Amino acid sequence: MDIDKYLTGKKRVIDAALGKIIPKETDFPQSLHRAIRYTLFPGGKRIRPILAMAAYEVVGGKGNGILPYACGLELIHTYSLIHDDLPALDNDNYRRGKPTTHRVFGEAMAILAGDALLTEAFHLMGREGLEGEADPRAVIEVIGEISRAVGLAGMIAGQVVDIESEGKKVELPILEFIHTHKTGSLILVSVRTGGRLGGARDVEMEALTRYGKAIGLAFQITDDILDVKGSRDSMGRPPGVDMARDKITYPALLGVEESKRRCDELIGQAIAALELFGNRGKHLREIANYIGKRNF
Ligand code: GRG
Repeated sequence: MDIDKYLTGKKRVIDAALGKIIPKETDFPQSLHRAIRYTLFPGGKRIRPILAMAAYEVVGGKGNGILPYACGLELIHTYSLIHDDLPALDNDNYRRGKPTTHRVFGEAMAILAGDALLTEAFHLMGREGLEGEADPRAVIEVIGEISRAVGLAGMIAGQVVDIESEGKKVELPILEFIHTHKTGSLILVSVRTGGRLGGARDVEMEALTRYGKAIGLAFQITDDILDVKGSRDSMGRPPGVDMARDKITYPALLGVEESKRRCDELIGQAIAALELFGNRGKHLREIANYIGKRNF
């Protein structure tokens, strides 16, 4: 199966939906909408919303009911990138192949654009819960789970431990905490959101959870390896910034070869978790392979 064609097709659908959600650049206050659109388009791989859509489909979810939630996940992801790049955090100059939001629009606007994306995501999902077809209980559960995954018990906790570990000698359990929280939790919840709203049975949710956990950690390990071995084209930013900042990464702790081996092992676990879906799991399977093989 041609995974590139699948990913491109989904990205097109997501981009069209995002284009309708975010006000036009000409709408007042133009500066805010310009900053948001600058960061959101043409954007990145859209892997989190694609995962939500693929998980929705694999459990038999029909139509486009998942799309607003998939877009919400991408808005949250984009907010995290804008804030992570700020001078107070990673102070990065490039993201998604161009100067970071604060470099172009200033720090205050970047903070506000990130805040707006995060809150708009929850507005969008809440509104869809009222107007859409999904079971309201499932929607409330999903919104609660996403809030946890990107907040106190998830992404923010991972980010805090990440910045506090810079320049320190850190052991594997702490590194795993950082990766599974900072990066893994949003990926996992994207998969679970698709499953829950698609009507997954308990056994299917368990399989999707095993899959999401494995690819979530594998995703960050490949990102760590790309920081050592990748190119500006493959990352959308110059490689080597984690190393220069003395950030704790898999290659720094275990070496590149062992990091690749662990990544392959996780991709294997993710694919094994899909067994009960049979051939219907082919898109999720190919996405796992794609994550494991990202340009290195
Ligand atoms: C809320 C400040 C704040 C931080 C939370 C997730 C996160 C922590 C920061 C984002 C920056 C970062 C490098 C996170 C690691 C996860 C990762 C590899 C993000 C890049 O995701 P891709 O490759 O990006 O999916 P695209 O551009 O394709 O969407």
